[in-house]
Amino acid sequence: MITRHDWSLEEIQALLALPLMDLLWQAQQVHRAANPGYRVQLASLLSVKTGGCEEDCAYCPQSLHHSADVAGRPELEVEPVLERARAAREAGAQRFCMGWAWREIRDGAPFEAMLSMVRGVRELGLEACVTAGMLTDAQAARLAEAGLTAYNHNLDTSPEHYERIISTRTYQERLETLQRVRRAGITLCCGGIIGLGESPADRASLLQVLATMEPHPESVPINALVAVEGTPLEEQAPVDPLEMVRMVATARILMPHSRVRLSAGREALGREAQILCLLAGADSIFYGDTLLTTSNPAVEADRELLAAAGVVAEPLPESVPAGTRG
Ligand code: SAM
Ligand code: DTB
Ligand code: SF4
Repeated sequence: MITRHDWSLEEIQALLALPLMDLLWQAQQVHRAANPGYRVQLASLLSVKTGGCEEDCAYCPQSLHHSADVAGRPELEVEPVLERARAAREAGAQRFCMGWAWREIRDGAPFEAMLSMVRGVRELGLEACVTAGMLTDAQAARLAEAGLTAYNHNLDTSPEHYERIISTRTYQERLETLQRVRRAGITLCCGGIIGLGESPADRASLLQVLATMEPHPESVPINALVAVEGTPLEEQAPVDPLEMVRMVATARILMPHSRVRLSAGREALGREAQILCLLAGADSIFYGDTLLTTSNPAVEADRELLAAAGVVAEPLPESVPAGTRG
């Protein structure tokens, strides 16, 4: 299977618009070749610093600019975070993702705490992912040194639709952050959201930016908007579950070896649509009953989902001594 980085907008639009059966068939062939065991990575998510963010992302309940802002939650300290990481491992997670509602990382005690969290999560044998806004080269280097597996920074939508969603930071700034992460040798987790009022061409355009990166982001989260009351997008119509299936399938065809994460919005999808996403090429889900501030399916429901689909979770990396496995 050749991995291409020269996808044209027309090609991507044509894939997104294929008859569903043809799209699924193509995606499945790519997926089965790249991931014959249909292994799914379980990633648990924890919000370390919640709310009060200076950015104005229209979808986000953590922005200072919206009445939805979830204020008053204390920032978590290192030990309770590692406690949650241990519990996530016991429950079967392979990756632990931590979020900070920041415009950018600042140096000082909270950054030192972040580094300790990364080291602690890695010592547990889990992959560690951080999402905390923009960063400098020096901060990226220190995160790499602490053993950070991946940094999440989403493009969210197409360059064309972007200014209708966020005014406080530019698309170009996002791309620069991604380059800094790459330069530091940390893998990239970068994807977007559907259901922000974008057109089919916008979805293709977002996928084109991702699929023409060289290398592709190792991890591509596909979120469906969770329309939260008190955000400017609270009235946005729900995403048709089959649109998520199309987005996942197209991402899989474009980026055969990336992890395509079926991310926010799973609760609204239903069991069968989630299984179609797994069939179409999703090979990761967020695991645990909360995302950052909104809810996610219960662990038990997800175990049943994977069993019903006949897919298995990834094992923990081999480097973890057997006696310490959850
Ligand atoms: N502040 C950091 C940043 O924006 O890079 C990290 C946290 S931010 C909440 C992480 C990502 O979550 C966003 O880029 C966005 O793609 C996704 N997200 C946030 N709110 C969402 C919502 N209501 N529905 C779907 N995805 C959402
Ligand atoms: C991503 O793309 N989705 C996750 C993770 N990366 C950080 C976050 C989803 C957040 C959904 C809204 C909330 O719970 O606040
Ligand atoms: Fe802040 Fe991230 Fe939410 Fe944007 S998505 S308001 S940067 S926490």
